Amino acid sequence: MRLFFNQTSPYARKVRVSIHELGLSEAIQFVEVDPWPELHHFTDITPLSKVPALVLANGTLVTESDTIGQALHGLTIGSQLIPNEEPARHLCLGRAALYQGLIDATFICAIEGRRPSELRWADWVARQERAIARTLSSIEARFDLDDRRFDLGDIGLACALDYIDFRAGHLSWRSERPRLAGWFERARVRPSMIATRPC
Ligand SMILES: N[C@@H](CCC(=O)N[C@@H](CS)C(=O)NCC(=O)O)C(=O)O
Repeated sequence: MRLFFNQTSPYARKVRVSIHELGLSEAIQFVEVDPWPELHHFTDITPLSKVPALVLANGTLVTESDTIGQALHGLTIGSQLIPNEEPARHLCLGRAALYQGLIDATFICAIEGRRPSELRWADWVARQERAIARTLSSIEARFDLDDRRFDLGDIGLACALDYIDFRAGHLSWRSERPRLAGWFERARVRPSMIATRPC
């Protein structure tokens, strides 16, 4: 199997952390690519020119970080990445989807920041930042943060929080969310998180 990834992509990081947690690192060839120039050697692999992209041993292309996570779970005997039973399974996938939204909102802000200043849309960035703040507060107030578990949802949350720190550190989210901050302090030092830090 080959995983096409980029060091700073939070989406690719979720997959890299999952691979580490599943003990699959030796079974996968990691190929670092820059998706932005739409080079043929990458668009021939995935026409979307986005990372992450996983190519299975039989040549099948799998795109979208959480779909790749589900594929890896299905390929790994004894995987704890996604519960197999309901309702735990859809609760895990639901958390993963919400945390993907956190990454999406932060990614939008980062992309806006790369535009020439006269083309930046401040209201759009402010809307994303409000969504991030509301979502983090909702996790703080209501979500089950269980240190005994590090499943697809938890991986998404840890990667989302690290990405917020990396690209939107000015949001200073910890002070009003001590429970989430405590959970993240423990999650961010897991070997899988340390091994995949953006450099
Ligand atoms: N929803 C996708 C998002 C993937 C994505 O947007 N990746 C970015 C890098 S962080 C990318 O490759 N962008 C290139 C482009 O949009 O052309 C996922 O979860 O995998």
